[in-house]
Amino acid sequence: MRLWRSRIIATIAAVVAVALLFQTPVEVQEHRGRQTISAVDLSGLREVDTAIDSRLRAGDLRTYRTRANAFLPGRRSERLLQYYQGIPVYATDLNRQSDHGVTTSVFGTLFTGIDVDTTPGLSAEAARTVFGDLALDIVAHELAHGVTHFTAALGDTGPPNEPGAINEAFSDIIGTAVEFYVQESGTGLLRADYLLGEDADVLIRSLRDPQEIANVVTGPYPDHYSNLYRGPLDRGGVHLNAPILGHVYYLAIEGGTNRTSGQSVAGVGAANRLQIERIFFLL
Ligand SMILES: [Ca+2]
Ligand SMILES: [Zn+2]
Repeated sequence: MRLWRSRIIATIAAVVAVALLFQTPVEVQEHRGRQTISAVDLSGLREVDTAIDSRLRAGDLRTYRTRANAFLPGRRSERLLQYYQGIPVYATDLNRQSDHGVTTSVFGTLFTGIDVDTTPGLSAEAARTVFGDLALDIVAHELAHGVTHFTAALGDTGPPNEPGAINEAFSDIIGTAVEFYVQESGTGLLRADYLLGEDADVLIRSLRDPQEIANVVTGPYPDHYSNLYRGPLDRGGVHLNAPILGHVYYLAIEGGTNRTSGQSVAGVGAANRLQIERIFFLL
């Protein structure tokens, strides 16, 4: 618990902090500490390449996947994540491509100016007391609201409050993604799934099939935009309508059929869940 808590706190700080790290001829777009990097010309590449290698040695970049190009022999791509004091930084990804060991392009996103104390504010024992009766997905859901609050203008509107529903959906999705990051997938206690709140014994919502859980306002939760709740309750349906988007996240990963539309889609598969998570994580 200590680890993911710190990870999310570091993330929040990363998003709001600002500085400049790569001062190179490389094209770097900087927005609130988020750098979008794209280097393809030779002089820029050499400089970025050196910077990446030194950051790999320092441990604040780590390779999470290396893949050979099946069609072009000698070509490889390397995917890197940013770390801050041993904790992965939310929404970073760097792609370095090489040809026979020589870097040919670098692009991706990093954060700069991260300045946060990653020492847990609670001991493991105190955290158990505070969070003991809660489920990981619920706690991550609430912390994700912090990220959304500081990075997106998803404020309240009159009913139907769609920005509010997107805000809640992001939290459901990130809460679920955190669960899959920390726990083995499966069913039951301390297993990652597409239900919200199961470990706290209060099933709140289902992303795999929103209609499988009922609420006192709409009965089954809406699972399709045509079922959008348009009334005033629940601040214009922020929680009631959240599973419409949450179900998109589920279908994009696992594939399946939307009950209301009857439309079936193929998912990217659980092994590729990061591809879909990044759609929602990238700010
Ligand atoms: Ca869950
Ligand atoms: Zn919420």
